[in-house]
Amino acid sequence: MTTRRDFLASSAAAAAALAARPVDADAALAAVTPASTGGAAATRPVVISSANGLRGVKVAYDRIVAGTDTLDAIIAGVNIQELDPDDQSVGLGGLPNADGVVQLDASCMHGPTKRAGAVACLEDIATPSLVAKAVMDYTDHTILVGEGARRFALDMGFRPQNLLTEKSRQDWLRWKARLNPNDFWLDHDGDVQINFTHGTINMNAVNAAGDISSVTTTSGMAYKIPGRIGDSPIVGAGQYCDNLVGAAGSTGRGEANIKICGGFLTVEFLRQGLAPETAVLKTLERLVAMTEPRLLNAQGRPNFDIQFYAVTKDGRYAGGSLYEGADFAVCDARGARLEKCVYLFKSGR
Ligand code: SD4
Repeated sequence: MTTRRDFLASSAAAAAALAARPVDADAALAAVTPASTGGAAATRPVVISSANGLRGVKVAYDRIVAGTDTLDAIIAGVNIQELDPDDQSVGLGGLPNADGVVQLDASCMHGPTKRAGAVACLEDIATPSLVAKAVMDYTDHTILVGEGARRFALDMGFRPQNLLTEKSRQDWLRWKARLNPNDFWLDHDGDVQINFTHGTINMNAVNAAGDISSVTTTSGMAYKIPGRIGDSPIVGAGQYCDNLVGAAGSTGRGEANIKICGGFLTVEFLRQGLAPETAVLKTLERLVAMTEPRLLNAQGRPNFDIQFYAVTKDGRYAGGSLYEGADFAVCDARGARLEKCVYLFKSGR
């Protein structure tokens, strides 16, 4: 249950955190919105994820209740998005890089065994989360990239397939055609709304025993420069897990998260005893402070959005976003649902 004391403590801590630098009324207001009490109730088991994991958190939760390991359960949860050709931010059907090649990133951590695995720039395999876990389970390494990661996956028995769906290929062609008005590609007339960076799935879970795991998987930023990797495969940025404390992960602009090691930082804030709402807000605040001027608008706010999700060992949780309006997915004994992220800025992106 959310107690009034919890709420006041987390709000006061959030407000104090925000007061450490000049912030506007929106931010101060956001720190004390009722939404900031959203994850204060401690119930275990609990699974949280980015909003696109609404189906996945239920799958993961049901498995955890049935006794499946937390990491296996959340990987089963994110596999749903990875294998869904209509989710253009993850796995099969993910939007490709500038050359039209789908390159996937993923990482995971298993709290009880203190292990981590990751793959980056992985081609032809729809479930990079499982390949990341295989790196963790079967090698002494932590991250494999590119052709090495692909060959490892094939050796492990993963089936190669063409990940570029017809829809994603068409979107890429339209993007390519619009790049340069003076080239030989005919431009299309705004006939498609391209989601450049929307997506990725991060999922974190704690079971009844207090064991914790985290995973993040993505096709990364659409039309990225070939070879670019984001935060998702970086342990400590795209996700992080400490079985004594909790787990955290992120979706959104990876370039911004990498610089603050946001998954790790959020877990460190949890370790200091901060409520998850406060932890994600403080991480977002650090991210704003580390944003280069070219990405700040006239109001001094980032011209992009990003989210962090956190769960504690005792089952409290929160999602946080730079701007108002983002949801995150939760599943506990009360079922799967979307809840509102706390946020730093009400508007003004
Ligand atoms: C990345 N963080 O590659 C991912 C992209 C993302 O919503 O989350 N988009 O930077």
